[in-house]
Amino acid sequence: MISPAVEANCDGLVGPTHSYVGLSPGNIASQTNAGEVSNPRAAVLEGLSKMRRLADWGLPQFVLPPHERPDLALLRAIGFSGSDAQVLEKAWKDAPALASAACSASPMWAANAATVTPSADTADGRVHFTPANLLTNLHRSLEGEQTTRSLRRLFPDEARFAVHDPLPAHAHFADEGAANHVRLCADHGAPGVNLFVWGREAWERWEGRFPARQTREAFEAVERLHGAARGVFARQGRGAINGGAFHNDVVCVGTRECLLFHESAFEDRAAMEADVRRVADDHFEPIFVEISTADLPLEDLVKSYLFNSQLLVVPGEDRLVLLAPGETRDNPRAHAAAQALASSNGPIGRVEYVDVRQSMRNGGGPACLRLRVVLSEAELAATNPAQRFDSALHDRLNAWAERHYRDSLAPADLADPALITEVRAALDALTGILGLGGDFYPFQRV
Ligand code: SUG
Repeated sequence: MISPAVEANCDGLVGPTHSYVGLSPGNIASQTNAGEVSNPRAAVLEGLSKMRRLADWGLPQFVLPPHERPDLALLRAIGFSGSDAQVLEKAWKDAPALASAACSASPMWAANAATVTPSADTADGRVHFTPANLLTNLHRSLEGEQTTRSLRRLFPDEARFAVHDPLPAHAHFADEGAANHVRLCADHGAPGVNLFVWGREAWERWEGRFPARQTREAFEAVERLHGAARGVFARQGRGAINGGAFHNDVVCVGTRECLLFHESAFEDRAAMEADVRRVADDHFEPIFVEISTADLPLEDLVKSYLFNSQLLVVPGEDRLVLLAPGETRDNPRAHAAAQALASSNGPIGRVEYVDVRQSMRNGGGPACLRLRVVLSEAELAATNPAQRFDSALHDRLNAWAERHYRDSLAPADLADPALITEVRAALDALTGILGLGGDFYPFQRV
């Protein structure tokens, strides 16, 4: 018998240093908006409103805390010394590119936090997580250790959850987590097909215009570590990567039986479909929904982020809900494609829009901001309750953000040593709110 399970969303709370410094080659929004002034307070409030929307629909929602930034440990490790303020000051003076990497609020994009395999698909019946090493970009490679700690606080029961360490820190195992993984199934608690989408092979000479961030070997390692069943490996479309789809979740989203994707998403679409069908076997009948380049050119896709939507099973609704970014509504072609999905007789019943513009300007849509974790009732009960989002936590976090976040941050402001103390005050208060203990952040452990 299939045990009932739900898909929980764990959203990354936007950190106080959210900024536009152009750190990600191949991420067109990040490159285009480099140098602009951000609004960290608006960013965190947008993220909280999105969480509220899902919680109000009756979906389990959790909050993942931001990381401590500036990352002074990085700057000390590369030779900057003195007091914390001096380290930051010297780094900005001598190596601004490194200093800006140390300030990034990128852990907010929780789809890159880890790859997750639910207990219905693992050999030992536990939920397995491998935090992503995010090796391709310096600012993101700083995340793995704290993300591991964070997941161990949220999923503390080792009898039910296995939070592995990130894969070895070598380009061979470059791993970007769940942004390149889709799970399809008849029902969340039923056996699933795990579709692992990779951009390059470890030994391959990649000559693309933009980096291919995920290796096939990284996902093979994750599959082994998790004892994951029913894996399918598919190569990401080279054209998609070169057109600005730096993760597969920019061109593809799936849930339950439904895989929605763009024509450019897979190098060999027919092989991917045949493999998914074969592995799904008699567990379920996959439904493939493709949007063509003629209907949505890659350029409109990347601007609108139609596929970076959350595809949700909402209690009480018989068809799926697509929660798309406001930019999809603003783009005539993407909007038409979204409306066509909802008015067809297919698996998607309606499309809703959400404003996450601050994140979008760094290339992170609704789907980037969340890590999906399928949990049985017993597993859900074994999570840290203080991180479970509800209207009371929403109120507390809104007030916390109003108190601690700036409403304007130019890249040059990141050099302000006052930011170090501001961020620490905010994070110290947050550890109390989210029940993370007094030793969660590096500054709390010295
Ligand atoms: O890794 N942007 C992130 C966006 C991640 C989106 N996640 C998913 N698609 N799942 C990235 O490129 C930009 C930071 C800057 O430029 O300051 C950045 O890191």
